[in-house]
Amino acid sequence: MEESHPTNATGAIPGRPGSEPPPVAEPTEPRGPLPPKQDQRGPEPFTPTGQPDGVSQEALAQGGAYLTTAQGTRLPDSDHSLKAGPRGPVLLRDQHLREKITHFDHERIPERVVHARGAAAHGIFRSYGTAGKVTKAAFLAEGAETPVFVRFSTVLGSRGSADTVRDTRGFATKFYTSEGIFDLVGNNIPVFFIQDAIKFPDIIHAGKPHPDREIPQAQSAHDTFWDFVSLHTEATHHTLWNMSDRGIPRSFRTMEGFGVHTFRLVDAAGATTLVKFHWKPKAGVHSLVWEEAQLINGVDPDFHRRDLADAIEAGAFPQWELGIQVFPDTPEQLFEGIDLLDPTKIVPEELAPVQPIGLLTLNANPSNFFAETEQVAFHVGNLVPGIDVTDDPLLAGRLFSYLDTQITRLGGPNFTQLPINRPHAVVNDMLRDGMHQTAVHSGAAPYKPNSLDGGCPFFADGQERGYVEVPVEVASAPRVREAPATFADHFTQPRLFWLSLTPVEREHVIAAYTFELGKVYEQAIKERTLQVLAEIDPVLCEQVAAGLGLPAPKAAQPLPSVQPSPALSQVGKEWPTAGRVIGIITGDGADLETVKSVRQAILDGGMVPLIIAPTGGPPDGESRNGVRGVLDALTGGGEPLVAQRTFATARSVEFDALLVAGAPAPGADAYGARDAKAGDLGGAIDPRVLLMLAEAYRHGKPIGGWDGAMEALALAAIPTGAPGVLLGDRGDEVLTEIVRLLGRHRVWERFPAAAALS
Ligand code: HDD
Repeated sequence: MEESHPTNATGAIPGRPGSEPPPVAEPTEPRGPLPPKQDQRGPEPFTPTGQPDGVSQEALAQGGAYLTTAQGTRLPDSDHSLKAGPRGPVLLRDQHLREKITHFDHERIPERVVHARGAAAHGIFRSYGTAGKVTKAAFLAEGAETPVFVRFSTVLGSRGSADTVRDTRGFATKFYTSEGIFDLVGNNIPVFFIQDAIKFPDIIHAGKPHPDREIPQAQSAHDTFWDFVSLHTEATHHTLWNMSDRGIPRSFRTMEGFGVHTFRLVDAAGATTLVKFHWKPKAGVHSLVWEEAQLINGVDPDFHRRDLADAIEAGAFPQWELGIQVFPDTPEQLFEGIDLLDPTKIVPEELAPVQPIGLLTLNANPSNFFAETEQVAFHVGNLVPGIDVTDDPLLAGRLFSYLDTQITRLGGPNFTQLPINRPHAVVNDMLRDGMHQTAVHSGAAPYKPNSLDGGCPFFADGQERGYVEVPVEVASAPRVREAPATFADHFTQPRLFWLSLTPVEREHVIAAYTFELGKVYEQAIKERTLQVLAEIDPVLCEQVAAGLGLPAPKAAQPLPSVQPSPALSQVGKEWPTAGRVIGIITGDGADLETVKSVRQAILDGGMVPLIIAPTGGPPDGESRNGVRGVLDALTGGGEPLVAQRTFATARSVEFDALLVAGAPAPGADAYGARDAKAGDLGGAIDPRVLLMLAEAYRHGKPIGGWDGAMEALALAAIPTGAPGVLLGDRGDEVLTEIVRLLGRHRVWERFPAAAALS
């Protein structure tokens, strides 16, 4: 069935597979209204029944030119209730009023009990075929292309919570394979808080807001969370990852993803292999710094959601490679002494390299948030032939939970019929009836065996690509509520992670623990957590204790000796800069030809330039503070340009790097500017620009400038010659150096731990 989508100026459907990606451009550039969708057009092309020609009824969520009731009756008015006279009482018989309000009353469905806040995108997965050696899964065969839908999320916050809180991020992928749905429901952290699903309600109750006042929202910095994780030390590893930069990703686009559990792959001959799944972002693994994350929560609570949608709309399609770590399927299920069934343990990549098996490209935004992002239903039990589960006790509980939760959340058992959840493979189940049944099933015999429907549908064995569970031997053992002895070590891998981080990353971990525990009221919880930290590393414990003003305890047991895994650090690597955002601060007297060419060079590099001017455009009337001049020149000659941000709307946190084109004088709306001369504002530079520069400097962002930029930097107390601060005569040369620095994500040397870095 043909879908209807708005087309861009070239006639291509933005972001749809098969259509040419539009060039990278500022996605929030002012634009006219989008062309109407096929089912929203005016009356001309419509048939007398109100349906557009050539489009089937099923393809349309809405059809015809006229507003109707849900029963299809056309309406003359939807603004006034039916009344006995204009001033009279509203009449109960107003069917349209009752239908409209009743539907509205039921517009919300229960939000997800965890991972309520999320954003998603459509895409395509192209298999390299390299996994063909270990699995018969058709979508992992060479060259196979599979449509996907990926939803990213935070765990703790409710649906309207802010994006950049410190939390684990969900990374759930639905593969619409030719053999049915495969869901890889992972996180951006490779380990989990608990080893057994029976503890899931405990960790979630502890992390969610306090039950009496329902605060704090979407935070782990509170007593119940730290109470639980300090008593339940198997959570130590995951908590340490949360306190690291991984807990505050820069973007969904710059997160790794992990399947966490060990899965079992099966090849065509029935041979099995154990694997762990990894998503590796092409854009690199980058994080925010804590102050930045906190500011964003106020300045732009939709920061991650917006970033994902803007990137896709601009044609900078986010990409990840899917990879597997491969282990022999031995009866012990151990690799180098690491228990592969323990979801609180990683296998360092240095011991088992991640082997790439395919490429994921997200290339289309959802058309409707509710229908797609909200109603998508993932399940770790959605498997295809060639992929099976292991006996990881956390995974076992998940296999129960996901189906169960959708029945409440989506109002019954027929949620697989929702368009976003519908398999692309042919479905012929014998599931019937139930709430919201939308299929009109035929046949008289929804049971097997039958003769009335000629025995249909038939069974498929392994040869016919039926799903056959691996006949794994089940050990004969007493029935117990116990964990294996190999699950008992809770501190070796946290120490491994800690020692794998660079000094600046460790500094961030220390600051995060100090912040979070500083928000805890109960002294006993802080002290207990310090004891946990002592078991990881004395420096970590002592530094956090110093920040809290408490004595640092000694480790109760000898510190394990570990081999660090450099792959776990985010610092010290070079990454592509495509899709990164560079702000260009302009002002009165800026050389606008340079601004134009620098902007173009940023676009040519696949990055997003945002011009920041004293006020918005387009110019009309009298110029104030030279704004008119800026915009006139920007719009003059060639492609029209406008300022996408003003000194009032811009904040440093939106940019990965800043360029200063001249000395930006105070805008007309700077604090008190209408009543005061520039000098009264503390200088000739707009105070909001000074704030932006000071923040960008503190957050380790590259800063460049030319012309009068030196004055702005000096007033922002940024030392000349500081690392990552570049002043030059030529904008293009400054940009080249800024982009080089951006490849390292931040100017790490600016952080206090820098001395230890070298
Ligand atoms: Fe879960 C949602 C990831 C353990 C029970 N989980 C959910 C989502 C992600 C994960 C990404 C959001 C899916 C979406 O976007 O719709 N969960 C994980 C990972 C886990 C994990 C990586 C450990 C390795 N989860 C886990 C356990 C249980 C659950 C142990 C219960 C025993 N998870 C759920 C749930 C959710 C869910 C209650 C809420 C909404 C949903 O399923 O659809 O069933």
